[in-house]
Amino acid sequence: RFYSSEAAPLGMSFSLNEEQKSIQDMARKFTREEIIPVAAEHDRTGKYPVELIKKAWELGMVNTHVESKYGGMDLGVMDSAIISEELAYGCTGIQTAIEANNLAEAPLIVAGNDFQKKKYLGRMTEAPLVASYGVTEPGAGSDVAGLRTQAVKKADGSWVLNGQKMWITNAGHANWFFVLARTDANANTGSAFTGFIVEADTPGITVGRKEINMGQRASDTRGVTFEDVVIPAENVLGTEGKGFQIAMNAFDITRPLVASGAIGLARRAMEEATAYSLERKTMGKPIFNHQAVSFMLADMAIGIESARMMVYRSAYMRDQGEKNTWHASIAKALASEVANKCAADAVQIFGGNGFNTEYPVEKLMRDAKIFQIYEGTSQIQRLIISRGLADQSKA
Ligand code: CS8
Ligand code: FAD
Repeated sequence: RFYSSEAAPLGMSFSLNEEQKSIQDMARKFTREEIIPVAAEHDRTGKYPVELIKKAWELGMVNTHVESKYGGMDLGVMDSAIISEELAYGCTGIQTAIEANNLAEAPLIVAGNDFQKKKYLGRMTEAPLVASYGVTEPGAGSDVAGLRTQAVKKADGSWVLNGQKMWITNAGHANWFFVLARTDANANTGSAFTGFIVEADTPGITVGRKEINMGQRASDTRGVTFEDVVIPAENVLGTEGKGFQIAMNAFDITRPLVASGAIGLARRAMEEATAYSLERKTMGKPIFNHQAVSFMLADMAIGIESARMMVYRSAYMRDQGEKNTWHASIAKALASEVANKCAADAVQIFGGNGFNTEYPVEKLMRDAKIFQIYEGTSQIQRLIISRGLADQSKA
């Protein structure tokens, strides 16, 4: 899609195709007209952006990976990355609420059967619903293999789920959950877990309070408790015992998208800081003309442009059916660090005003931090990247 053979006779192109340019224009317009005017209010109140999700859904910017035969847009990871960068430019809290649907759906996209896709992905394209991805627990985040939620198979083939999930995005509004549970106490990681689709209105599910987070406050994050929740056999995803691989494979789709969200935030920081620095004067000239300031801006551009290339590379690989885990981790680690550096430097360039809620950059700094934590911390990305180096060395 991105490096199309027509546009790239020599095998490489850095151009978006016409369809991608129009997707980008649409998402940029939506962000300018719909997200930016209300972002500060959602940040202040923590109000969940129901109306914005509905409008984005109407424009086809939610559930982007769903195949057309289930009513979806059939977009690639690359196309979705273009959308998420634009939405994130406006507000990463709102973008995360939208993006979390892609994450919840990713396990179905990689392992769902036709019945499951028709029922659960189809439902998402018929109405502006949201869904959640439930892997993390109070006692296990980075170490997914340490999770304790358990599902036990009954004689009739159905399952009984017990346990607790934590930090689940969209949980307070979810129509269904992807849940990873231990189904074999003795097996090794690759055979011990199974992925399930769980209807949110199943008896035995308790959704906790909305957590008050440092940033991305429009997004909804909660704990979820499962107490003797019965799951029909038809809601087992893929092969029993192979849920860990499904949960990880989903990240190969979504880590490039989280990274592109971080780039959207970084670009906003750079553009706000550039505009401010051209206006604000000290010592008789715009602060932009002090090289200490303009070089901070140049460093922002260096980070953004290089991180975006890694996002496109990792997204492109996935769209081509190539294994992209290693590249996705590089993109995610790099983009989240670029976002944090850009946001912090934007606050610096704004001076005292940067520390104040009347200006947009303090929100960017609060919103940026989570990019180094969710979808795998920066340390976990480095674990994956370094393991990849060892594998390459042994090969
Ligand atoms: O535990 C792994 C890990 O990635 N940890 C980080 C967890 C994480 O990222 N959590 C994010 C939760 S979701 C979230 O934050 C949402 S944010 C809000 C929404 C944002 C908008 C989108 C780990 C540390 C990398 C795994 O380590 P180990 O326990 O050592 O397991 P492994 O031995 O590496 O692997 C065990 C089996 O799994 C297979 N595997 C591993 N990676 C993959 C991928 N695809 C498919 N299969 C995979 N990428 C591996 O091959 C092993 O399988 P075998 O069959 O046994 O060989
Ligand atoms: P821990 O795993 O306890 O890590 C603590 C610290 O130790 C980190 O700095 C970590 O990098 C470091 N560390 C841990 N292990 C290692 C290691 N082996 N080597 C080096 N350093 C290590 N989860 C979901 O399943 N679904 C969601 O929708 C979701 N949304 C989220 C939204 C928000 C706002 C937040 C805050 C979290 C969300 N999460 C979600 C959970 C998120 O993925 C985890 O918080 C994250 O993976 C880290 O896990 P943890 O919080 O348990 O930290």
